[in-house]
Amino acid sequence: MQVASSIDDVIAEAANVHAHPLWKAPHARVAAPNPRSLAHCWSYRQLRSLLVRAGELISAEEADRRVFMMINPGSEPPCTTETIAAAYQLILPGECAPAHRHTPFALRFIVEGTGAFTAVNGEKVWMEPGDLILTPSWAFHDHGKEGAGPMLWVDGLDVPLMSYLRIQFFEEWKEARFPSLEIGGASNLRYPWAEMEQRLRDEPGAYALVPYLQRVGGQAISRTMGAYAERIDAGTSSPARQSTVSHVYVVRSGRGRTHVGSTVLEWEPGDTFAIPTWQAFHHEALDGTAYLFAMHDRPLIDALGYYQEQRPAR
Ligand code: GTQ
Ligand code: FE2
Repeated sequence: MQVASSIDDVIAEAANVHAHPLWKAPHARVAAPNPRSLAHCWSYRQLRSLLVRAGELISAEEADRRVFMMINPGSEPPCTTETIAAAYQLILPGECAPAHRHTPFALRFIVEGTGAFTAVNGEKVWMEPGDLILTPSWAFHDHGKEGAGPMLWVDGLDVPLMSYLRIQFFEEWKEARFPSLEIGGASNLRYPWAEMEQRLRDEPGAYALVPYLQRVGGQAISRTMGAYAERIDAGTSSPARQSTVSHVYVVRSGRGRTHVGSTVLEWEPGDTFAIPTWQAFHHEALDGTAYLFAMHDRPLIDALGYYQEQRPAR
């Protein structure tokens, strides 16, 4: 005769056949997005000094890419936010970061130096501070540097999504450099700072936000990641925002603070900070006009139909 079993017996037997009760899975019933990542700021002064020291000890060729990933203290590699992997890269005169391609999309926001270039699918693109450079998915790319001094930039990739989906893969080109040519005129891969700063200055008011859109076609810069730049005049604040989008900011110029929920991030030029999904945030410019670059995952979230926002309580 069958003995009446307890619910715990049923759950234990379910585990034997790889089944689990939903009513014991609390994550399915939370009331708001609950990112693991935290609001966090990486100091340029600190990362620059580490990169310069690494530069004396390992070449770009040896390292493949001389990069420090910015790992969110609430998460784990490769996450800067749930969907974005941001990293600081250094290249020195005469070096070559060898050609490869990968499924992740990459963007680069140039912070310091001059004379570096990247070659993307045969197009040689010079990089100057403040420029945004795009590397589409599966495009071969290598980086190089001429002239004196170091060159530093922030990389942003959709690597966390790729690794979650297990479709992150990579291929080396057979030589260090992929054959490339300089193409005159405006490139769909390069968005110079001078152009963006002018557009921000032309906007009325103490605060402006201008998105980066592809020159050809006008779409977001990728299917997963978008970018924009912001101007915040000295002594003023940006409007507060809260949405299912996550952001990684790079400070182009100015000093200030960003309030993220109850956390306050203080920043200066070159600093990079992460704002996880659903955290209400606004920026404050302290001395001088602040110019900020932001990368975000809105194209991905929009494509999936998962965009939501709410008016933050302030
Ligand atoms: O420069 O090609 O930060 O492939 C991570 C992966 C940079 C790059 C990163 C990469 C690169
Ligand atoms: Fe790469």
